Amino acid sequence: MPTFRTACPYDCPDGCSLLAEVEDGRVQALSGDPANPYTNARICAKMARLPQAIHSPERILTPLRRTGAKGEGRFAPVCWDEAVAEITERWREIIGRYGAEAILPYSYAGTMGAVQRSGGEGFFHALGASRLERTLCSSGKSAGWSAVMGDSCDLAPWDLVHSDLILLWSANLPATRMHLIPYVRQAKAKGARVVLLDVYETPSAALADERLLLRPGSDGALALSLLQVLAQEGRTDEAYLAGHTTGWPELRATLERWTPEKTQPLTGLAPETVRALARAYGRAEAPAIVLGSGFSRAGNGGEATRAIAALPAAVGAWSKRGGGTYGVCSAPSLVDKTLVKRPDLAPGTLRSININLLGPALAGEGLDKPVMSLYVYHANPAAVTSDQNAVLRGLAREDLFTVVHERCLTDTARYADLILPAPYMVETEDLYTPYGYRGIQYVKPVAAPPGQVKSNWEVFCRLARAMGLEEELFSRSAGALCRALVEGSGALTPEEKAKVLAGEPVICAAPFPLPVETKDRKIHLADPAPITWYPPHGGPEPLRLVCAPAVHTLNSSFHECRTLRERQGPARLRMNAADAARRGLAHGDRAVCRNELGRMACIVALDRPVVPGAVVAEGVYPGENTVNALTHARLSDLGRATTLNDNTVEVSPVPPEEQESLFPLENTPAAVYDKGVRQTGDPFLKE
Ligand SMILES: Nc1nc2c(c(=O)[nH]1)N[C@H]1C(S)=C(S)[C@@H](COP(=O)(O)OP(=O)(O)OC[C@H]3O[C@@H](n4cnc5c(=O)[nH]c(N)nc54)[C@H](O)[C@@H]3O)O[C@H]1N2
Ligand SMILES: Nc1nc2c(c(=O)[nH]1)N[C@H]1C(S)=C(S)[C@@H](COP(=O)(O)OP(=O)(O)OC[C@H]3O[C@@H](n4cnc5c(=O)[nH]c(N)nc54)[C@H](O)[C@@H]3O)O[C@H]1N2
Ligand SMILES: [Mo]
Repeated sequence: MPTFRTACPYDCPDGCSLLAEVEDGRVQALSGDPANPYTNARICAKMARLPQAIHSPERILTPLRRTGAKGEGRFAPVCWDEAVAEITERWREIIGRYGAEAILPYSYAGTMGAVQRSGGEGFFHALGASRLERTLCSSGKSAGWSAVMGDSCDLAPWDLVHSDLILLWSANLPATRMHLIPYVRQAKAKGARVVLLDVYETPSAALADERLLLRPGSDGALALSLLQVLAQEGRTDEAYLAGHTTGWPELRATLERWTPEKTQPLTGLAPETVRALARAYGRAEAPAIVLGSGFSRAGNGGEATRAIAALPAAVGAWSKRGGGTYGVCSAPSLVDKTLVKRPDLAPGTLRSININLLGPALAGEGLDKPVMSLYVYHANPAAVTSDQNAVLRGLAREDLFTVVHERCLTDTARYADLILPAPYMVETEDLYTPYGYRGIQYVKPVAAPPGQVKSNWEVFCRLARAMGLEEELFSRSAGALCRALVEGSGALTPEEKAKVLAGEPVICAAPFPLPVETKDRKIHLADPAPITWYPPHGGPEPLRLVCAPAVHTLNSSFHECRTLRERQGPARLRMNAADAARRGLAHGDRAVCRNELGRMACIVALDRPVVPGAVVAEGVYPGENTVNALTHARLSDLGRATTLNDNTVEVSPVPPEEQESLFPLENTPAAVYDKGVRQTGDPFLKE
């Protein structure tokens, strides 16, 4: 069967290079491309099943106009001309009455390609629409990192083989970084010790020699305690600190506040455990921290990242091969996306709306002018945004004109006035630069889009013409933009550019030692003030809710694939066994998790240890009363980012009067669960 190169478009650090087998214009199978030495021909269970989703009978193939009530999900096909005419007519009316800022784009991470992901920004800038502040994922971590490290990059994943102590800190490798596992195993084979630092024993625990479960939101306090012990026991690298950092004397002077005894009530970790970890870190030749983002999605997430970023500096880890951090900023920008984002096209200063505040924004809270039209592309705000009930109330507004560019009837698409049919990556042209390592791949379509499907960029070019935007950008094809991005790159050599343009995956090595990219070339430990810890937002309920990635789905994506949906099983709430027993809950029980914002239907899971006082919801499920009904639209300290891991809840058995509304029969987490029980006789499908 003819085989073509392609690449994974999803929001994942590993950025797989893929091979697509195509017959009669249909993608029959996807496998890993051995030409990428990092992803090395291995792909995840999700991508292996993508062809099922591509050919799903549930796919949207034509533009659709709403015929039922918002949220009901009834639509009738229309042609593109009609859809575009309706959009331009409604937008012109809204612009005439309220100004173009009454139009709000909402996009995030459905595709990570440079053109299909970012090109819409150029369009909405030219239109004069409100800006969207895109901080739904790890901006708190990025802001904390920049405060200490500026624009510095961290390790390449393959550098971990040189490490002799690896802390898997808030990172679940089998779910989100499976290609790192062989490197961790190689390091272990050479004698490295691996320690897990999480709020529960994730599947990563299988890689770890030691598992430390700490309370959510306390990571910064733990890092400060580690620094305190390192300093007190003379295990810091004073020569490195003097030569490469500023602010160490000031920070050091505050550390007595953070002895392991003083942070024990925050972290829940015994002082001796923290001391032993600090000693191991101080003694290691090249200690590495694999840093995920979960811990940073809290009111104190930026500051916590500052504290963790200080650790490698304190022991001089950056000057040893394999020492430092991996997972914060492992890919410098290889191409300059301002070419497609085009902030210069905006007419003057446009108001900016934070993505996490979609619910309040649709209610008009804190805005001078209302949002009258929402254009959603490659995102599913009804499922992924905090304060789901506020988002759903906003989407239900009769006077809000909503357009959703989608591939299937997501919870968001159900509320659209118009749905436009969107592609899978095998049908588009794009340029991918994974964020987990220095790599780049230019990808051409390997199959024709079915029905009347159009890519994000094609739709924006068409809307630009219809709205009378004459900028030359909108007459360029996606391919021309990809090539211009590559040719204009200041980071690639001419040979690398030629390889990229020929469609080969190009992987670049990281320099050693990594340069410190701050203005003064120093790591900043007390700028503007010494690193500290303060409590997260918290809340009135007794249990802290944490959201974690699911293995078989990716945020709300892949639920359109039946096999993966069933493999993932029901919406589980992982609990500490004693916390569950106290509430009369057993493994496999239906339960309701609630707080001041809403409620969530879930199945209690006790098969993995969870730190006392925390509950963990893996994955993002379709429907109402899902996990984001419980997450506040509050922002982090640095980076104005999501704080979806910083909420409190109570869990209880389901009262009889709520059974039906929480566990209706069709298309619910419970229905998937019940199917699972019937098929396997086990409360949970196998992982
Ligand atoms: N299979 C799969 N892969 C994915 C995704 C997915 O949903 N599924 N999502 C993709 C996306 S968008 C992203 S951003 C990345 C995310 O990849 P990561 O950054 O690795 O994952 P996180 O969502 O940050 O969650 C990592 C861990 O943080 C833990 N955690 C949460 N709060 C705390 C805390 O306060 N302290 C500590 N120590 N740990 C905490 C969680 O229990 C979880 O195990 O993965 C991507 N890849
Ligand atoms: N409770 C909870 N909430 C979360 C998270 C969590 O772990 N738990 N994770 C958070 C994180 S880290 C992130 S990054 C966000 C992710 O939030 P989103 O960016 O909304 O990501 P997805 O849920 O994957 O939804 C992406 C949608 O884009 C569509 N799509 C894919 N490709 C294209 C395309 O080319 N064109 C168009 N028009 N559509 C396309 C897909 O069909 C899918 O419905 O969610 C955040 N919210
Ligand atoms: Mo993310």
